[in-house]
Amino acid sequence: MRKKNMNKINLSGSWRATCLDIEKNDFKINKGSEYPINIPGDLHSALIKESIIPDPYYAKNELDILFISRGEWSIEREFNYKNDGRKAFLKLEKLDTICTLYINNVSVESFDNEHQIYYVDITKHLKNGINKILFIFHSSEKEAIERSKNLPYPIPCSLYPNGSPNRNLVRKTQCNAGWDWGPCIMTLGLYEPPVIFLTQEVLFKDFSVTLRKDEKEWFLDYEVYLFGLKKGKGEINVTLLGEEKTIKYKREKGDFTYSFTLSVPLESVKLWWPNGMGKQPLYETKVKVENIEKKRKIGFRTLKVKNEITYGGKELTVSINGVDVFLKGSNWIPLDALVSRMTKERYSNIIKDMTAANMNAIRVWGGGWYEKEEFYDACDKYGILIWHDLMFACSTYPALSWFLNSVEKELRDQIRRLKSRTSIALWCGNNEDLGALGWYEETIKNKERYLKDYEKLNNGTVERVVKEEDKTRIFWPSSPCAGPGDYSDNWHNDKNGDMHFWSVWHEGKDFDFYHSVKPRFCSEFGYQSFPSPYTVSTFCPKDEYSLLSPSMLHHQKNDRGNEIIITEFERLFKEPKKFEDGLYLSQVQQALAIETAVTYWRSLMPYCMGTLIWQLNDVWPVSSWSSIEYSGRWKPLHYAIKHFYAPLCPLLYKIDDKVYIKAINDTLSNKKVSITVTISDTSGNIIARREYREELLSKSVKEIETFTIERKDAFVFVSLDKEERFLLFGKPNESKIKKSGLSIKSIEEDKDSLVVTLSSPAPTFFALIDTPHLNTHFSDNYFGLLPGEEKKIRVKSKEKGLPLEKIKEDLVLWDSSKILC
Ligand code: BMA
Repeated sequence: MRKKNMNKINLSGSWRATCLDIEKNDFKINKGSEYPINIPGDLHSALIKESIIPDPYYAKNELDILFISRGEWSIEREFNYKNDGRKAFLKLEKLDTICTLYINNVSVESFDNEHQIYYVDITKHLKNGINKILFIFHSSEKEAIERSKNLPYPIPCSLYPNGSPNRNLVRKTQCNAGWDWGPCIMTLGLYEPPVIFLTQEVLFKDFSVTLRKDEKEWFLDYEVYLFGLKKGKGEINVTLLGEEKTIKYKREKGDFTYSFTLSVPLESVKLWWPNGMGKQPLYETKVKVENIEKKRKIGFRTLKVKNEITYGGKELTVSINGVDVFLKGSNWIPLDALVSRMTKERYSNIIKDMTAANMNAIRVWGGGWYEKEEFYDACDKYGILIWHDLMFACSTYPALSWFLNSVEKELRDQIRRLKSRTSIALWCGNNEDLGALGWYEETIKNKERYLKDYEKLNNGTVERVVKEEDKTRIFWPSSPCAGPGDYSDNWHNDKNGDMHFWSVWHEGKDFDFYHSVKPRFCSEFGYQSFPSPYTVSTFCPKDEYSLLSPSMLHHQKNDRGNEIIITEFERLFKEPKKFEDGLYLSQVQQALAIETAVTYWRSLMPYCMGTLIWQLNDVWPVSSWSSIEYSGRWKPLHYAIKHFYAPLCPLLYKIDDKVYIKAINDTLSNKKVSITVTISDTSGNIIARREYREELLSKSVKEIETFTIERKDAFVFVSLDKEERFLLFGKPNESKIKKSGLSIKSIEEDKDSLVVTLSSPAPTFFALIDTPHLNTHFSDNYFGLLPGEEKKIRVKSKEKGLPLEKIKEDLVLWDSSKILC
């Protein structure tokens, strides 16, 4: 029941979904079938909850439920309302996607862009007492197909296994249509609380605040986005650093923005820094208009993205508070294929997992969506800088006015929503759309036409709107590209801007091929692995435990994925006999590939100023390039990242027959470190050991030593304070690796975790500790061990209430000698 003088009615909660039209199916879903659905939420999750359809992530279930989104559905509820003379505006955000709103059976408005934020005046449709709100959702897939028939010429896009066609014609999360790591689940639903705002004079939609600075003060530029019901005068209350101010403003009729600036002395706030460079203090500011109050948290920092000519090419350097930051990060895809499964806790955990692995940056990739507030909250809180693509990827897009207009409103809505975010470093036009002009028959034949359309959308609309809406950030035209104003093909250009380097994965080149380029900034490079045994157990029936079983194949969406992984087994190691060995080995290969790339590219700092690994996360359990599995489990790669992104660490790489040992310090102060270089043969006979005391200057890379490889059955092991890395001189399968004898020396219980001590009589390479049937986290993993040395690893459960005894029983050890000996 609504209390008197309430300013809003939140319609979250229990709604009803009704099937209006559906293909014949095995799940007894018929025209008229009705199910409860929680809003905010998606239809698929509601049907899973009611046990109407099976979980699409298990086995090949995805294929059985494709029909759901080809149907027509309504979602409705009743609510109480009493007219007190105020106007009623319904706010709809993350409305997915093609639908019409009905109030009390009268059609009010239709929508077709998931990324827009709508305020609908529903006053005249409401009555005293019980009202009905209903949305009819049409199939996005069918709408896209219909639209494709009415185009003046084809607008091609990339399609993935059992993908939904023409995804590029509907403004909906592009990867819902399937991707080379994602299922095709064309979700529908409402993903933010639908709220009715009641107001007399003005509708307070939102506000933003951005920063400027001089020698004495920070200036906070506020923009308050309002819709005036009538002209007049009004008041805005602002609170900043605990102080409240009242600002008088002139109210206009219709949409208008009221801007004002507040200032605070520099010394009254502390600076916000990216992870690893300092703290992330956030200060709350509140704006209140006509009893509606909104809050934002801001961090005080200066931001500059530099694209100057340095070292003979155009750099891409992010500078925070005047300090150049090497971006150590990864690429982000949506948290889940089903929106109802995205929880605040999961967002926060995964961003914390980034900081635990010494990362400071993430790229919100253009095939996903403008994220939920929880994502940006976590990035601001933990110091993760965001490279923000706008939501266009791997496709051509229409340059027709209906499409451009829709995009224009989407961008204004999203940039106003997001531009106050401390962590957002830049806006980028799209993912690989310029490159995509070379991918399709139509675009190759008629490049000029499609290039013109590309420019109309990307420059004429996207760039223009971004620049109008946000004066504090640069617009990076596309990823990859050379920089603002440069539209040359930058695909494999390591001299300028950002590059995507896929030759090792997609073209099957050797890992050493990562040394063939010197990127200024590499915003995508990746290597796939199978999921861990634990994650496999969550989707694969037991009788399908083999790498090429139907369920395993179904959970591999990159058509050549398995072939590439398995070829690499032979090339570097040996084909594993057991299923689980294949899973582990694929994860080891992945870590090795990415470590090879990053180690070298970090050693090029400041020529290279960023590496963003493809990809951080998964939307479902799948074979993919991710470093963290859908289950939240860290792959060996994520443990490796923690070491090779460490602020102070050794960098080991070999080019031809030369081994290079360098040390990096990307902290803000000079550091004195101890370095030990041990060269040994793979039987464990020490060939040489050298000790160094070095001073590493802040933000620099220092050469420690370089030597020529004389035999392939040897390796170097380097420790720099607590960081340890090893490098085999030959490929693992030509290094004469011996049985390691790695074993557990002791296990002790310590509060909520186990402390496991490991050692081995022979050198151990690529060692893993795991619990294949449980979800556990290890303080360290994916390591090498010298004979006689000890490694202590803390093991913790990710599942609540899992007894330590059970974890102990489940522990397994693995290293490359299992495969090679
Ligand atoms: C990149 C991305 C994605 C894709 C990945 C792996 O180029 O932009 O489109 O998932 O490659 O193929």
